[in-house]
Amino acid sequence: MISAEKIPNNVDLSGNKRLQRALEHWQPKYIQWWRDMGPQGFQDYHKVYVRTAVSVDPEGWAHFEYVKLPEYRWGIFLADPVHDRRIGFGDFFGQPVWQEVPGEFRNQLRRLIVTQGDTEPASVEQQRWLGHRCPSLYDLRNLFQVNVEEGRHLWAMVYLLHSYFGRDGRDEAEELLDRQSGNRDKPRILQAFNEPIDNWLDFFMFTMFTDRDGKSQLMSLSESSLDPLSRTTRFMLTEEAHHMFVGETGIARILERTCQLMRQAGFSEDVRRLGGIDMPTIQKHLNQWFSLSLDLHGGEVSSNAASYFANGLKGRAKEDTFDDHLVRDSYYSMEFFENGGPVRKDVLMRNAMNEVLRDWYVGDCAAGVVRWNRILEQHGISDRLRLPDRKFNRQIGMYAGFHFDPNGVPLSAEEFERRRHEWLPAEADREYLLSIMAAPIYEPGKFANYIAPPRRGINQQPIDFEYVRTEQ
Ligand code: BYC
Repeated sequence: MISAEKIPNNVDLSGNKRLQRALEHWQPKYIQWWRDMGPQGFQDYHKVYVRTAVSVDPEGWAHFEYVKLPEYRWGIFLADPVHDRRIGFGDFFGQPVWQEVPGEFRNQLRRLIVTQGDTEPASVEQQRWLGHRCPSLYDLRNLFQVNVEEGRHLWAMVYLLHSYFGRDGRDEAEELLDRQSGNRDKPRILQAFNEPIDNWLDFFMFTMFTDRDGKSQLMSLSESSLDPLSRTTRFMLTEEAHHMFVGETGIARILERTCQLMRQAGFSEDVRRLGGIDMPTIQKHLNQWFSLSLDLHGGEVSSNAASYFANGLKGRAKEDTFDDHLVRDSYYSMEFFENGGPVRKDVLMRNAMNEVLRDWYVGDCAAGVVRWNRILEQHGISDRLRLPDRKFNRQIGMYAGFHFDPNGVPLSAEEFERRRHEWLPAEADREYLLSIMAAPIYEPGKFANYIAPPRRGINQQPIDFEYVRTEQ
């Protein structure tokens, strides 16, 4: 249960005074960052009905209460150790997992942990203005829930950096608070985390698609031979599930409302006239965040990925479902793009590990899109959402530098530019979205016109519960 210590934890922090002091030294800097770069305007005068992780017990790890955001109890929680856990893949398959970082893999592990850690505060920064445009108190609360948990995930990575990487780790922990999303001089490491998220359609697509990259990356890190990394990421995954729930149900509720408005408009596509979000705008935002999140899986052919796998640092999602955990001499058939056309080539499977994870990710996204399309079907609407081809709008990997339409048909750079806004959001779309989100809805139980209410409230509370309270 929650400890009386300054930093709640299940890692016996008080038994390691040096580490405790180091983290208590970092804590005020974190709080300052949270105040400066976290939810703007909701720090001092609001209390939010949030869940706080207080243990890792599957039956009851979360505690719900009203909290002022800067007073949220960010803690360090690792999933329980697995008895006699063995390395599950790569060249050290079958050996006992590591409780310390082997010197030869120190740089690689640090790089993975820093990259993971960097995304967490980045997403909070990206979302910091959204509260002022919220579609309801229920959604406002969900936004802040996601934000505080991304903050906790930063704590999780900082714990690893401080515990296992000495001086370098402490320096990296400082830099995690120093880089800023979208900052020209010190941007966040991965591109999707420098993109602005200033409307709720972006937010829901981000939590659907980009948080799902969080899921696939955390699943692969949870296979790691470095046991503390595995245990940390395993517990993070339980929180991540709620973030994707927010994204998937957020879009589902927009679709629900769009269908109602389309019906009202006589099955016309022109729901903007009624203040709703039209299907093409939804599809464009899907295209944008799906393609950005594909990039987050790295290059298709990657010697980094091969070496992470060989060294047992980063596995495949659900590694135990594969038969071959050594993957020494198998190949992955990959579609290259050469001389203006597709060419199939075999790539050593270890070098294709980013693509293997991307395959898993695309499947997980596709299942979500099927669930969304059921809503359209139920309303008798013939439109369908779809994932664009994975070559579309890529900035990382072998398709970067080429241009494709959402069906994967190659285009010249000129044609792509000319047609860009058929497939990706334009300034006018953004302006329209901001116009219907201009007035936040703070009245309990009321929802903006473009989104349907959820089916049920949070933690069995009613939908018109006062999820965020203004303090007098
Ligand atoms: N943007 O060999 P490759 C989450 C660079 S989300 C910019 O494939 P690597 C969350 C790369 O650095 C999950 N640059 O690279 C979600 C390399 O540069 P150098 C976050 C990129 O590193 C929502 C070069 O391209 N977790 O948790 O093996 C809210 C060659 O590429 C990008 C992780 O990412 C990019 N997208 O693979 C909150 C897990 N992609 O060295 C949180 C840890 C590649 O040539 N990270 N580059 O200068 C990794 O596993 C790997 O770093 C990556 C990339 C899979 C991301």
